[in-house]
Amino acid sequence: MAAWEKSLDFLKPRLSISGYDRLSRISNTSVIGFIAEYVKLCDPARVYVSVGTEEDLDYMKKSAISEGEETPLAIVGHTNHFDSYDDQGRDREHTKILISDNADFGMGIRVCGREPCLAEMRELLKNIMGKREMFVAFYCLGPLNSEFAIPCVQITDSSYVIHSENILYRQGYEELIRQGDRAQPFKFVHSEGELSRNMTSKNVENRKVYIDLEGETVFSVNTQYGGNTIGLKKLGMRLGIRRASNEGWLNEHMLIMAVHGPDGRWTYFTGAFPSMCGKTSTAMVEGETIVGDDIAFLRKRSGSIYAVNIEKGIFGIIQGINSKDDPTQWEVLHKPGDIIFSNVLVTPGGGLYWSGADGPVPQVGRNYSGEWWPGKRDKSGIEVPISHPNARFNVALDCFRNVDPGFDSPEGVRIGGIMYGGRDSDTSVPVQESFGWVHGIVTIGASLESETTAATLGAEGIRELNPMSNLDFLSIPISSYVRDNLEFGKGLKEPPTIFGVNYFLRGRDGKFLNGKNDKRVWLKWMELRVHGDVGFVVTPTGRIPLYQDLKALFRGVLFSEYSSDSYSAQFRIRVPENLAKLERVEKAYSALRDPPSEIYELFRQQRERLLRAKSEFGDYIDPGRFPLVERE
Ligand code: SPV
Ligand code: MN
Repeated sequence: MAAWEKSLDFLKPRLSISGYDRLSRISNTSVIGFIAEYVKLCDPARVYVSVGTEEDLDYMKKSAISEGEETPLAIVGHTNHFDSYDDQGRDREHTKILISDNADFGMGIRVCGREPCLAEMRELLKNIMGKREMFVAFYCLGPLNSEFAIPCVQITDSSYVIHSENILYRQGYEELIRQGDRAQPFKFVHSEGELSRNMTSKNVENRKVYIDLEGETVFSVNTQYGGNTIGLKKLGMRLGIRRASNEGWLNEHMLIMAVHGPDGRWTYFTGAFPSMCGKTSTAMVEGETIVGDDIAFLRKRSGSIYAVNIEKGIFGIIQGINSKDDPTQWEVLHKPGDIIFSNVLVTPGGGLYWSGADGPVPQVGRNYSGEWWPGKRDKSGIEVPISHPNARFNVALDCFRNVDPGFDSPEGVRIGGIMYGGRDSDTSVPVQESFGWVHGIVTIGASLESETTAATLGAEGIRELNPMSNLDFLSIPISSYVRDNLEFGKGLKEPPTIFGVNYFLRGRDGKFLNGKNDKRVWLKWMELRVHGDVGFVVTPTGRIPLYQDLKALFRGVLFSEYSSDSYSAQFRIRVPENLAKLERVEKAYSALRDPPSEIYELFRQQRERLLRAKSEFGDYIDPGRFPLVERE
């Protein structure tokens, strides 16, 4: 008996008739072997095979409710899920790349020996699904039937995780069959492990996420938080970055959006921001259209860069969303539909509240800490907020009125600009354009620094280097990754213009120098710059806007007056901070094996420009001091 038949034979008694039929249509031997292997190891009571029909989707959502991983809320279709109190973010410490050699990827990327870690994982997974049901589902990263498409197989015992994936990802059973034997799917095995009474993972101290590059499989155990469990999100990204590097394309932590310019012109941008630094709110700004808010595949074609959103939904941060600043998201979160909320406050009538929402603050309810009341403290004496700062909502993109028409295009959208932005209180100006691809990749993307946030477990507010906002997801040495980015810009007819943005600049009084909506102006300015429609000021770190252009844009976009004092405060060049940043970043790259030589050269030039300006104008330089270029 061939291996394929043997595996199917083993699976047969655990499957329904339709489940068996569905699997027998898959000729790809490795997929059936994979499913059989983990059914055998995890030993579930039943196996549900989904191909993504309406009936399947309904069954999985109903399971999440009947098993208690989700509870229905007052608005039809909405459900609530809690992750355990200690399972509220991505677990960097226990997320490891399995390697067979002594590779050092740099900058603290965690690796472990493949054989011992696989053995440890097998031990953890052994019989773990006990009396529970296993879900097997097929998805596709990127639009179907396109050069971007990567089929995926997800195994999980969590009805919440599978329900989440049904919202977030394109169904991929047909794509897998279409690709047949040449398909090289990414594979994911997840178990939430034993559950406590409130249906959250009990053994989070044994939480592990192991990424097996060789087998293109990711394992995740004893956790429910989406960033640790949803295979196609950040787990698949580790596999994708590796594959992209081997094949000459890029897998980025990027939004994709169209910025609508004058005379009906639409210019597509991608934007990389570390978690909780404004990525979703940028992609969602009023007046523009969204292709994606988190992960992009980028490929070169006919001298241009094209990008697709690998997802079809949003797993967005809910804190701070209110009707005034985020009208589009607010509207979707209040109308009936398939939405999972996680780690917010649920009031006795099935209503919701989160930090920063409209309306009066409820005085009772349940949140990720159990019963909640104002002033509640946890075991360590720390006050429990009304909702966790990393509380999220999970909703399909097609619920939004601002979805871009190119969202599902198999060709992707052609990219005109790329932005990088971090949480930086004292160094970079709110928006600047690089002098070119290499300058942009080296001094903006690869030099992106950001203060840590609640999206990862551990201390918040610590400044760290986060190349292209991808540090948490890299599965190749950082030097190779930066080199891949430099290489990617070569041979393009019209390389996208690279910009740096910073929404988090503060004044001497510690207050933010910009309003939440100012990003709408920066986007319009960047769009004009991609086409050379406005001039710029040449500073040592990049090209910045002219005051009169911003003044006109503030008036036209936000109906507000932009003062020259604001311009001077926001756009002055902070030489000491910029020099200190160069030193920090250069030191981090020097510690790597074989960093790209462009890093040193570009840093040398940038330092020289800063020192020259300093000797002429001092430490803090008003933008009016630098030369203007009205139009190229
Ligand atoms: C992020 O933290 O970057 C997210 C959410 O997009 S997570 O699924 O945790 O990665
Ligand atoms: Mn993200």
